[in-house]
Amino acid sequence: MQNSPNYFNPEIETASREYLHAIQSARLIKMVYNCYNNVPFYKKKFDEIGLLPQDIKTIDDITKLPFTVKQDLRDNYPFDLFAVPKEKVVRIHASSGTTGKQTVVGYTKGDLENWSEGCARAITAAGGTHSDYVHISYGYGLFTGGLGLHYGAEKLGATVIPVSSGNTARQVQILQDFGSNILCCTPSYALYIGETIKEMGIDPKTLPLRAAICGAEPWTENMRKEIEKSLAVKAYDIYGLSEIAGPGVGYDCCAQDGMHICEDYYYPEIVDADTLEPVPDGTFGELVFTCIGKEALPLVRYRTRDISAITHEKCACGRTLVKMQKPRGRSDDMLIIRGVNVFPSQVEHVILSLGMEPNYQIVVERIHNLDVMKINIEMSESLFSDSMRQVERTEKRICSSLQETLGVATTVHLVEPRTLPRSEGKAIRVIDNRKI
Ligand code: DLL
Repeated sequence: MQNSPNYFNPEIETASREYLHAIQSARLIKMVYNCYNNVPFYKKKFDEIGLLPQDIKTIDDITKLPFTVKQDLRDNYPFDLFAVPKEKVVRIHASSGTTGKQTVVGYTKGDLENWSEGCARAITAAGGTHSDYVHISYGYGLFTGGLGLHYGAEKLGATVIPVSSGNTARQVQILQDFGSNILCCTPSYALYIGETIKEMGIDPKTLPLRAAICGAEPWTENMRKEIEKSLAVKAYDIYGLSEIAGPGVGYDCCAQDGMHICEDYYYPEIVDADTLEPVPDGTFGELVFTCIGKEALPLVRYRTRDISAITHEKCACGRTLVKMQKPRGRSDDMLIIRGVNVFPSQVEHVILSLGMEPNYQIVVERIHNLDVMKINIEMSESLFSDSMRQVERTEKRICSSLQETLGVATTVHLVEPRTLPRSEGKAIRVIDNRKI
């Protein structure tokens, strides 16, 4: 791989099912021992169902293992699910939690190598080589997007331009002046960059940009067409979640009809979201991953809550790695606003902690290709009878507290008492007007 212009790994990416089965079985067995011996949470879970590590003999035994859910990470916040001593953990990332607590993930050096390899495979599958300039507009920091693709591009030997998100006119200037070939950002931001290019009077065809690698939020085939047109590129999907690694768990190839999963590191299953029973190939259900190649945080049968389908046929691109369909939605209430995960319960927590009534509605729109979140909150009778200035001050206070907790911009409108719709069943907390 060292002298290769890209990171295509035929030994794995075009391997026979038998070869993959052998690798996956060996890795699962090792992982199960690691969990049993080093993570008290898993030892307890296995003991509860009378499962011993030696009961797992091949990857086909995976269904004997218990599921892990996001709440388990919260209950073991921040580091109690780590299977290695602190000195072996070389990186921490995190994603938003429901009540302010983040979901914390950790990586050993080996984990970072494998994660970077997934991202290098993704950039390669999008046509990237070591000669390319890779412009990264995913956020850097605890979010896995920026640093994940950064190390993937470096592993490939490409030149990384670590721009991070924001300041779109400057992004366009850099795309132009540095001659970026591959843009990595959320699909909504790719569209926004496309609009800005147009506004700046630049013909996208004059830019050396060839590909956009977009993920971290749901997007449609129509958005793909728009991105391809407005940036004059091919747009590739990339999937991932911090609990499993970050970006690069799955990635589009030239066929652009489903994402190959790095199943040598992250073993996928699709289960019925209600019965949790496996469903046949091609059937949509909840995507579940087992981290068979991870040392620091080896999650067993992690329920992603993403609804997708997987298929095992060989792809037109030659890869045999299993393919997942674009996630169609979630089996929980998590919203993704500009790539940031937001739970309605986080909003409620902030509102209540500021002494407001629990009557609120979250409205999400897509304006000029960017997600905009507005939160309508009913005032109490006493606040309603206060001066306009007092109401505005309260709005500002709630707004900055929400922005601090959620990590994403929002507007807040205090509305008159008893004006938000009431429901006889579940309260309708979210109105998502985005066409996704
Ligand atoms: O979003 C990791 C990532 C960064 C992926 C950059 C791709 C590119 P989290 O913040 O933990 O990690 O959010 C994970 O985002 O469970 C999905 O619901 C959603 N998601 C990620 N990629 C896609 C995609 C990153 N391509 C959650 N299509 C996941 C649809 C996606 N949804």
